[in-house]
Amino acid sequence: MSEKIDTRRRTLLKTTAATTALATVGCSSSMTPVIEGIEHELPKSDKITGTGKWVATTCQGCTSWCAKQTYIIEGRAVKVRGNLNSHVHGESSCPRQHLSLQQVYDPDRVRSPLMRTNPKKGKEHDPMFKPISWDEAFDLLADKIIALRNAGEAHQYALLRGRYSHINEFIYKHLTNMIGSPNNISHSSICAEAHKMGPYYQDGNWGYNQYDIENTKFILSFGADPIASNRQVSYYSKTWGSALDNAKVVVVDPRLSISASKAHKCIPIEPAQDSVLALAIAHVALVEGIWHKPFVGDFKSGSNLFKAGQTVDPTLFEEKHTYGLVEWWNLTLKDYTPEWAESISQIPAQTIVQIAKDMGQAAPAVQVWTSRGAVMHTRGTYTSLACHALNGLFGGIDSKGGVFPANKIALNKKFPDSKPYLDDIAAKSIKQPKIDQRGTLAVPALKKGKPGGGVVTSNTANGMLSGDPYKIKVMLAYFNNFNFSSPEGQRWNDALSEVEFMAHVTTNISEFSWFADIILPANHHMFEKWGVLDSIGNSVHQVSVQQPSIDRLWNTKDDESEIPYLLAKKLAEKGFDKPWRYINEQLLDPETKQPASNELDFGKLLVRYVTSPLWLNASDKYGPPMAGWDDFIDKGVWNSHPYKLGSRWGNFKTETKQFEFYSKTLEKALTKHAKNHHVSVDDVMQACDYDARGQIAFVPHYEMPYRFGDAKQYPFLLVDQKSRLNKEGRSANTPWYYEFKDLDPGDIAQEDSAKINPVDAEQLGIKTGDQIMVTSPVGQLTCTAVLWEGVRPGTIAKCFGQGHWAYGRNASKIFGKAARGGANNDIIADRYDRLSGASAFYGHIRIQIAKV
Ligand SMILES: Nc1nc2c(c(=O)[nH]1)N[C@H]1C(S)=C(S)[C@@H](COP(=O)(O)OP(=O)(O)OC[C@H]3O[C@@H](n4cnc5c(=O)[nH]c(N)nc54)[C@H](O)[C@@H]3O)O[C@H]1N2
Ligand SMILES: Nc1nc2c(c(=O)[nH]1)N[C@H]1C(S)=C(S)[C@@H](COP(=O)(O)OP(=O)(O)OC[C@H]3O[C@@H](n4cnc5c(=O)[nH]c(N)nc54)[C@H](O)[C@@H]3O)O[C@H]1N2
Ligand code: SF4
Ligand SMILES: [Mo]
Repeated sequence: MSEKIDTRRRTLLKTTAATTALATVGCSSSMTPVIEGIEHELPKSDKITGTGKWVATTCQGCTSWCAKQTYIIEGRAVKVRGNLNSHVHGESSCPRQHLSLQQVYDPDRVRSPLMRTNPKKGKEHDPMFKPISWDEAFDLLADKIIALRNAGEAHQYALLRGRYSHINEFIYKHLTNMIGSPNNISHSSICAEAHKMGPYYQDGNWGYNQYDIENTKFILSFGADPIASNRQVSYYSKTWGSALDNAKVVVVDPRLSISASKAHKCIPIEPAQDSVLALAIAHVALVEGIWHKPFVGDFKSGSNLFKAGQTVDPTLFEEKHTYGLVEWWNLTLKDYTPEWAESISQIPAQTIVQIAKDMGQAAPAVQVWTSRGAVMHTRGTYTSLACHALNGLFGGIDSKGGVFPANKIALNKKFPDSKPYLDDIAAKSIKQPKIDQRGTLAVPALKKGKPGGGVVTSNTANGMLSGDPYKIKVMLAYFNNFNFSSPEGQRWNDALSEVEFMAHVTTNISEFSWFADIILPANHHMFEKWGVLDSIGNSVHQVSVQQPSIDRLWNTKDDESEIPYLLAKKLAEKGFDKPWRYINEQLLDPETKQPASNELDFGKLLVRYVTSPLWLNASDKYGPPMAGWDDFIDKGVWNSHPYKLGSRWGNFKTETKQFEFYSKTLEKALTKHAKNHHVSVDDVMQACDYDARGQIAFVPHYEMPYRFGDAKQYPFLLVDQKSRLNKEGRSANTPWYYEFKDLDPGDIAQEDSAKINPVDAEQLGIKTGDQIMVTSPVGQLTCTAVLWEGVRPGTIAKCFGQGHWAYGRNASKIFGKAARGGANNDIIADRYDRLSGASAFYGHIRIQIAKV
């Protein structure tokens, strides 16, 4: 697919809005020969001018965080490719990498700090921004922070963060705490927190897995579409073809995704019913005696006693690297027969039996993937547990051809302690509860076993609106657009309208910026900013750099270094010097032991600080060391040693040190949460809207999907998906996004499509190309109907990504006034998987459709 963009590239460059931007800054003359030169041999410098060079950086178009090289000529980026030094994905890439050029040279970028002149805040009120200087902007923000602190309201400051790099700790945590606020709110729980529940509560990994697809014999994917989305798209796109040759691939998705269309079998599951299939596969594996015995263990007698519906004496089974298999069987699994699963899901019992047998045969070279689609729903924690349990049951955990976590590496991600820099005001106010209500009875957010340990991003708007625990008065936010990216984004419009003073650090004026008092224009993360990221795949953990490579076009600054540095300096000038002292006393260059000499230096210093274990007197414990800083910056990527298979067996980071089918780790966390509130675990389950009672709460089990709305009035279910061209919310103003929209199966170029099964469409009298209104109990949107057999009857599939009413000339129909297409989050009701704190984006959204 990327070739399609490449071959048409020259014509595109001539015709797109981006070219206009390029021409205005005087760089288009040498474009054609350069591209000819670099398309073939990829020389170190440009053949014609002798001036070009490849500079290493990292793409954050999605969470793959691929190491990149960008070709720079006369201070401008003209081409992007995968970094050959990466052992994860090498030169491979995805079609989205090219969009980054249109992002950085987007003529609608914010070019200088801006200030609101219209005091009225609301979607309908034009903020009437006017340019101001950086100094004025920092003056305004610093005054507000100091006034808040002096009023004893420091906790009413909040720092909101969307995407980030590993140098974020100063702006995100330490600066926030030194100001005196406990409110550093990340976007993680609108991202994929529910996904982590299975891996953490079963094998102690609060993170994502890598999948050894080159050696696997069986892939079972619950909604993951790794060629289009998910993590390490570049690597999986490169190797998926050989996986299809060597392994059997089953994709479970209500929609015919790209991966589903290439799979040996696809199962168009009813939304939020994945656990039915996972649990029935596990049941069959036990009844048939095909679990992976070297990992799980066996009956002492050697004969299989698992019989549907019958309990088993746990003392008769000897487990090896797992815990609680028989307890799980006795509590729930014994009843999850394939026939039971068929009665709920209509997946033929025979199909389920066959999948289980195939997995048993392929074990342990088996891998089970879970995507946001399968788990980011109201009871998603238990789907995550049910799906990941199969990785344990078939022995795929840490096995060749199976799944394993990130290889251990050494990075100084944690900055020095800032507690000594908390003054009396800060020390007192950071003890206040957090604005997202985490840790309250109905919001356990059990990150890493700690009640209230996780963020509940979207609930921040509810906390702000209700004033429970209090109102937010001053806010600094960066790299985020929560009123577009969170369910029922309208809540954010209301919540942000009430904030007294908000500063948004952004490349473009987005829906979030619309409510800002000042806008601080950000550097583009890939070409202009210092940062550091990591990525896993191909058995390797890589660390890669982001560094400024082009001439800055406008008056912009780095979000995680220059801006907090200058804010700290301004605060010091006004008499509050703790953050400034922290910077100058604690954040020292690892070699010179000196602080940054100015704001431009600060970003580089932070990258050096975080990455020094890789290049400064580095050992080869985790991977071959770099020769030094220059070597690291030049290559742009450090690679770990390959993952050591079986390295966690017998030593998982769980309560029992085993892979827990019965999760003692979850039992402990839930019991602690219940104790904090002087109630029972059953009470917690009830408050959080799960059906489980007693010990069932600690094992994978079936929970009926929660649906919102009247089934008669709203007869369809929405299936939300990511576009292949979405770079989270950031590519929405690039012309290529719309021109190549038909890269998404079923979609039409230039349109925002809702895909309807022809069987349903016929009943509704809807044809391809009709404008339709999609309505849920919480909102509505307008888009274009497409008839497509690839969507399960009774469901409507629609990409997330369009429907911007701000962001730029291509993203919106009329900037600030009318959306282009429809925003999915306008119709997704604000609900949660409360155990993880994750927002629900799937399963509950009942909708109706009608021709406009
Ligand atoms: N192209 C692209 N790739 C991206 C990103 C991007 O913006 N664009 N963003 C990155 C980010 S931030 C993240 S967190 C990862 C997330 O990557 P994943 O965890 O893989 O999540 P999504 O792609 O959001 O998953 C949605 C998928 O679930 C399917 N689905 C919907 N409902 C159900 C259901 O009930 N059951 C099942 N089995 N499937 C269902 C949808 O059809 C769709 O294929 O992707 C990253 N990769
Ligand atoms: N319906 C639905 N909603 C979803 C998803 C989905 O699949 N479906 N996916 C979810 C997921 S997985 C995630 S991670 C979230 C992401 O949601 P957010 O964390 O809110 O991130 P984005 O929407 O990507 O918004 C980033 C904003 O930062 C600004 N920006 C763009 N480029 C840059 C840059 O280089 N630097 C800086 N400083 N700012 C920049 C722009 O204002 C942009 O709008 O969305 C979630 N929302
Ligand atoms: S968009 Fe994602 S997969 Fe594509 S190059 Fe960027 S980080 Fe890698
Ligand atoms: Mo995400």
